[in-house]
Amino acid sequence: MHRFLFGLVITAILPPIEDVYALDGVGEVKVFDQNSVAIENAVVSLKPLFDVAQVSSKRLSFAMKQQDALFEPFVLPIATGATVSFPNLDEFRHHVYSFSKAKRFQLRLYGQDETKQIVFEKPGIVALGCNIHDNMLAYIYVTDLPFFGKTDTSGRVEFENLPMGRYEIYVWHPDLKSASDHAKGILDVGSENAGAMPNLVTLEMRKVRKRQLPPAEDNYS
Ligand SMILES: [Cu+2]
Repeated sequence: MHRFLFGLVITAILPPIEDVYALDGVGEVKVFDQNSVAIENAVVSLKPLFDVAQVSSKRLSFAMKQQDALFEPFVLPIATGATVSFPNLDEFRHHVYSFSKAKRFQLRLYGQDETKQIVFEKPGIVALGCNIHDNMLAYIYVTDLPFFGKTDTSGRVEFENLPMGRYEIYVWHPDLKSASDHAKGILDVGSENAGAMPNLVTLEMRKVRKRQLPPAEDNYS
């Protein structure tokens, strides 16, 4: 009884999360290739150049679907330690695997709507394939950085609820000509012109792009 009351008191004196941190900032990044073509599916991560140990609203649950003999999404950025579910929405089997250093695993999926889960404990790039469907290809990008997103078809990613301050911008894409650990720019959240101008990032990309090919007719089995 006493413990129960104590718990109630603690809950009551904790302010709501939005009052603790001023998460008011917005930022926009646009990614292009060397020919000024907008790049979709680029993972943009922000590394705060200030102490954000207090930011803890990380999303820890994601999904990588298998549907019509394709992975969806093609690129999935997640936080280190997050869980990804692999729902099979097809009426046939998939056998999902990764040989990537960041996470090696195999998943045998049987039947429709069966879902398996994998925890990604290490940062890095995890390339996914399927033993049954050669066309299937997707990437899970596991990052330690607290803020990340993925560009849309116009090469754009918008961040909301960012703590005020300066951030290094890191960008990854499966078709990068060479992987680099260097920051691609600085995002200034909270300055006078914050939100007014997107930060532009240009990537050197391979000519032949990695993508999921449409499944072959006889793949539906
Ligand atoms: Cu498959």
